[in-house]
Amino acid sequence: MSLFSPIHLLPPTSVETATFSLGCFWGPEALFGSKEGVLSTRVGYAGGATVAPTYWQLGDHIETVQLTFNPAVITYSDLLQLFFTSHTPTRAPWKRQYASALFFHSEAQRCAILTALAQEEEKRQQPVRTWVYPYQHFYQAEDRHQKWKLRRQPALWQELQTCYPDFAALNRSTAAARLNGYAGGYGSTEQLEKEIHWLGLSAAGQNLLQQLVKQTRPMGCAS
Ligand code: MHO
Repeated sequence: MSLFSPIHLLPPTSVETATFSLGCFWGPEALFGSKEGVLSTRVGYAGGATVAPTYWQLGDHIETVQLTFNPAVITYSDLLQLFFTSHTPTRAPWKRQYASALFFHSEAQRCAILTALAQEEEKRQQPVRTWVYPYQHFYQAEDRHQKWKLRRQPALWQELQTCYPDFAALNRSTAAARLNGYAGGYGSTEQLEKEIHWLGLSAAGQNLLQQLVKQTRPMGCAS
């Protein structure tokens, strides 16, 4: 018998990034953040040439949400399905800021996008206006736009800030992504039961969130 027993190597945990634009970024950050398999979300500006855009000086950029996800739990194609069912990609945006766009990070993502686009056009029997770009740069938006929906729930927001005194750490946490999803009216009571113990909330916070999820429905953008 060999002195050395074989090592059991687990496949490396892979983390993928997706970058999507589908109108005002507040709602989509909550929508995607609510999904199991999504690890983090942030909002920002992409798709333009303007350097260092801001919300009021956006230049030619588009409001964009960027997420990291575990492809073993949710695939890029699943996310594309969500993307297409969550806005109207056949409609012309009233402003470039709110355009429908997909930014691919790899050749595999580009292929998945082309397949999904063809299926959408077939299903809708009209041209889809989603722009497709190679991913280049994402300018993170001002802090006040990150986790917008969760900020509207001050008690929950405050508890999360206690867990994560550093804003950058808070913003890239899965707990923040998920809480923002629930605060935006996404996620079900069943999902919440599974997750509630690792969201970093006190008993009172957990109670509040349970009440909120029982009442809320997606609120759209302007709230
Ligand atoms: N609710 C705003 C859009 C904000 S979004 C971050 C509005 O309806 O003008 O662009």
